[in-house]
Amino acid sequence: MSAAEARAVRDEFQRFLLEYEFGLKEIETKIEILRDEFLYMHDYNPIEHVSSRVKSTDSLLDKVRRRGLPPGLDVVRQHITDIAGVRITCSFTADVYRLFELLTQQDDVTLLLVKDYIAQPKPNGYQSLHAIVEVPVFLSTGAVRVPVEIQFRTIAMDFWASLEHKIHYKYERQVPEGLLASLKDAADTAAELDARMERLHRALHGGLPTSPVTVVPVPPI
Ligand code: 0O2
Repeated sequence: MSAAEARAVRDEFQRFLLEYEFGLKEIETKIEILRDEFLYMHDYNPIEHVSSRVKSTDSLLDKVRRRGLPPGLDVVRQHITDIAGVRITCSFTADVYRLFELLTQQDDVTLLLVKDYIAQPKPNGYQSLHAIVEVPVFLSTGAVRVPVEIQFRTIAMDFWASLEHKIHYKYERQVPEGLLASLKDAADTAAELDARMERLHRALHGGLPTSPVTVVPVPPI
């Protein structure tokens, strides 16, 4: 490939990722508005922390390889739905479902897929509520719909997931059995802590703004 061709491929890839940056901004703004409104109107902040990222090129190519997908941006666009990702860490499990409902029910947000790993934790103990949504982004050339993965979790779930991620990275996914069992045990303790903290919070404030909603999983597209 000539230098000019390589530059053209790089430019095309950067343009491709830019749409996902814009999609993230749309979702981040929605979260910011909800957080501000909660603070001013209800004197309550259900959101502890928000982080976001566009998947790195290496990690994206790695995922494409792992899934055995053919090269090409159209294929990536169609099959990889977590190129843009936002993680919302909430105080309590009820807040997780409340935030999920408030975001995914907005008129310009299309809910494509829900994975409720809180109702059904992964065998290793991982808990979080995942939603793939699509938001419109208005470019000079017209509107494009951009998929964004939103992960909703509590502080305890986040603490566990971040340690588990580090352990997996350190052992290159070959984690010793004993450590896996300890991790599962720690996940159960984290879930118990979440339940206890929420009971205490309710006792103190006489209930959170609303009770959790029932999430009906949407089949994959
Ligand atoms: P990163 O760096 O966080 O983006 P796949 O993505 O292929 O594994 P799927 O079905 O697309 O599978 O994704 P799923 O189950 O919705 O989970 C994807 C993301 O959720 C992961 O992204 C993690 O962020 C998080 N996650 C899922 N399971 C676990 C787990 O067992 N432990 C931890 N710590 N995180 C988990 P990435 O792309 O792996 O990484």
